Amino acid sequence: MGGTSLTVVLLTAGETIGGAMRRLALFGTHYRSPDVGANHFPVNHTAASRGITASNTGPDWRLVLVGGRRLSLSRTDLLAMPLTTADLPIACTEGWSTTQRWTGVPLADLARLAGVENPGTLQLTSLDTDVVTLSGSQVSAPESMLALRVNGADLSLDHGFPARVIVPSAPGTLNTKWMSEIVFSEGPS
Ligand SMILES: Nc1nc2c(c(=O)[nH]1)N[C@H]1C(S)=C(S)[C@@H](COP(=O)(O)O)O[C@H]1N2
Ligand SMILES: [Mo]
Repeated sequence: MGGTSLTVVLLTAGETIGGAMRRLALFGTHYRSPDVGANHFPVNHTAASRGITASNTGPDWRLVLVGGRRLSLSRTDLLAMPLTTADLPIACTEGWSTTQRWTGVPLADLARLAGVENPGTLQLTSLDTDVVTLSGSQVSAPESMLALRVNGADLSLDHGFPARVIVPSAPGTLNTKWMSEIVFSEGPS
């Protein structure tokens, strides 16, 4: 009995030390990096700080697409679409950057689904009511996506679960977490 509980204590201590080492290593490479989140990379604006809860991101969550038509998609619907994977950075204007492997639905595919063939600017609305505008070329870039997974795991709540936008070569603020609605408009022909 005594031996068993000692093993448990040692395992717990080992995990704590491992976590601290990981955090130290990350602070070494990412200057002024905020605390490391559940997917093992920095979080800027936690879910809690933005009023995001497990209940407004649960099974009833839907992404609304507005374009030539209007439709509403569950996370399961999105995961059933053809997915793309790309290594893309989050570059926060506060002075840190981190590159991760994102998997999700290309924004161009969502535009087409919403009935917009040649996308112009797009408006993103998130559950914390941040509204962000992307240009037509950012929408059409093949690596631009609505990310559902990162490094092979579901997005954590702090990193934008159920779905977030990831676009190449853009400031971190555009990589909108906790997506709620995307409004596509037709670009100049
Ligand atoms: N909805 C929403 N999206 C957001 C934010 C936010 O506060 N709300 N913060 C942005 C900022 S400033 C950055 S740098 C990145 C950070 O993403 P991460 O927390 O997954 O690293 O998310 C961006 N997306
Ligand atoms: Mo940021």
